[in-house]
Amino acid sequence: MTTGANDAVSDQPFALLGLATDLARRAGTLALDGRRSVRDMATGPTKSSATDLVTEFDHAAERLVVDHLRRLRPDDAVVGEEGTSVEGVSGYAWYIDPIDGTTNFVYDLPSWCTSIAVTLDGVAVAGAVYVPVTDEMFAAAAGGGATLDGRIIRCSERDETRLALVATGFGYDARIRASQADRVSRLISSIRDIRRLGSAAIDLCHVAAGRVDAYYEEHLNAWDAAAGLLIATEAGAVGSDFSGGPARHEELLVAAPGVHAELLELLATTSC
Ligand code: LIP
Repeated sequence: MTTGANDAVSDQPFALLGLATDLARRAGTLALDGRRSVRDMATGPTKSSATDLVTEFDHAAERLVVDHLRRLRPDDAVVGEEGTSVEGVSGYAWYIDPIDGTTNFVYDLPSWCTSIAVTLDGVAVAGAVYVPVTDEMFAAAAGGGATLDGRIIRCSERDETRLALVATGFGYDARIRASQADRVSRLISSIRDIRRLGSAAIDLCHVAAGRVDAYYEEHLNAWDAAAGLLIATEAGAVGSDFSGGPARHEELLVAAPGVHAELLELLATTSC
């Protein structure tokens, strides 16, 4: 779907999903063109720590999405990783991560994406994650299932944790990273293996597509996880925090149903 410059976009979940996928593709394509135009980005500005990189393309991609949303959905709230914070009156809120996996983007590694989600009164309605390097569009509308490039996807049917491939990620604070690595060292002998690919949104979509059996991480922001969590749960995965409560971006475990409960126990016994 290509949204016209002045097309109004209805509240229907699939209309909102069409807008999210259209804007994710536009923003991701802008970032990819930028990535290909610059040879070395690794010495650019940083945010929360010396390893928390940000580029001009993070800002440009976010600006593109925000400009379209302000025109097409003027009553909605908008929150973006690079500083956008617009109040709304409709109950709908958009969460934008213009480049999730920024370190990979800077180092020209393929695992980065544009992630856009929309919620109504705090509940996810639609989400899109576009991976420009592989030209893959993951998408879901609440109750409508999850797709990859328009084809239905389902999470894995893994039911033995010792054979589970588990993705995770680490924070930008070195002290937090040390304790997170300590947990991995205690977890890894009870599962098949770990994958640290560098983008929460893509990790969640890999759960949705059965490319990994589970993903867990702490200290994410809403924009990292909002779209990918909806896509993964619409693909049949189970989401929770590390205590079995409702999934939340600060503490997130999303897994194939057959391994979620045992991974929950393993996370509890390997707590940092
Ligand atoms: C990234 C997350 C990833 C996490 C990284 C970083 P960013 O987000 O998607 O899961 O492990 O430390 O937070 O900063 O690339 O948007």
